Amino acid sequence: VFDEVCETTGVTLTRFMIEVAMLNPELSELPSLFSGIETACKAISNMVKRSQLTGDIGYAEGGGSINVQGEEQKTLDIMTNDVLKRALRFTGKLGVLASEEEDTPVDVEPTGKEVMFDETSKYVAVFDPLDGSSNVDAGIPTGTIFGIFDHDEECVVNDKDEGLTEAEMVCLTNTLKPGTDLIASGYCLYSSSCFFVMTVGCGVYGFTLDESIGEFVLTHPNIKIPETSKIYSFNEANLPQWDEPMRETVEKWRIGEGKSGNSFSSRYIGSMVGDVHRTLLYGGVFGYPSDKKNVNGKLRLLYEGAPMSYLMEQAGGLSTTGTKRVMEILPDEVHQRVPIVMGSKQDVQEVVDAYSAAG
Ligand code: AHM
Ligand code: MG
Repeated sequence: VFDEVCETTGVTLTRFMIEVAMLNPELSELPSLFSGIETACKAISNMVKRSQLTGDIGYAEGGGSINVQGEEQKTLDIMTNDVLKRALRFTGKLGVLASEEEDTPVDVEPTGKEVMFDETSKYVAVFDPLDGSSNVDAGIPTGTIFGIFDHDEECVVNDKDEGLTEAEMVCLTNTLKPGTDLIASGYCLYSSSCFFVMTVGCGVYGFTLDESIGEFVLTHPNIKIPETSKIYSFNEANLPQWDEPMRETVEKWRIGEGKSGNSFSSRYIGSMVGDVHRTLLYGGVFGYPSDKKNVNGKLRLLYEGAPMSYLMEQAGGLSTTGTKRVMEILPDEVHQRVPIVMGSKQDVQEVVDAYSAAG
């Protein structure tokens, strides 16, 4: 579908999304939403880059700011969450937003709690505004992850710290959808370059921020992940705690006794967006598997696992918990975690086979 657009060099993300909408009329509202996300990512890129100079470092003011998952929030976690909310507020297309930094899904309209959404509120967005934020102060890459679902019901949402009413529960369930219902997902990586990588279900497209013109320019059309690889990317300190099939497969890869016969190298940044970006481009297996302490791993299904799995599958790779396709898992709650192993098809399949052989 995008071939004609992609043959043209110098295509900006804005132009790309306009072409996408022209070719797919059912996605005609999407460019407006992408434009909000794109602008927020440019702002976040600057905030991350300048944070040592502006003093927006360390934990939120006075310390003690804890998100609903019991994690202490960095100053930048709060600031980047606000930037995204503000950038999406006036696109007029978004009904509900769920974020790693919000307790429950929130209404993005400024008037607050009593807003009923009409048919112009077409979408639900899920975000991790600044994944890997604890890395920023050490100069290590970070990223924004997003997923977009259709918003198919009118609803009232919770933006206060009160118990949920029945109507709010309806709204909450709007965000509790499996990855297979995503209509778009992507990430922005803040690193040597600022990369914006996305899918609308027809391949994966990567853009690089050209700061001289302030635009994301198409640099990686139709990304395909190599089918097999020599790289694995896990927090190996947890290996003794992993399920046996996972542990045994990685131990074989270390000594070149896996299916491919390759002796693997280890590469782990500890920032999912950076690790997944490298995995997409160079091939490899990235994961945060289940371990004895964290039976569901560490990564969140809704705004980390599902959007990244959608990209991985669209690039020709696989994403599994070991026993289930991540994309098919229906979340019970917004901040639910999920074990993840994703990447090059043949190597991830080897993990799946090891789990099924173990029963
Ligand atoms: P965060 O969402 O609190 O920033 O944590 C998610 C990050 C991922 O980017 C990364 O893959 C993982 O945590 C690393 O965890 P660990 O430090 O346990 O290896
Ligand atoms: Mg995160």
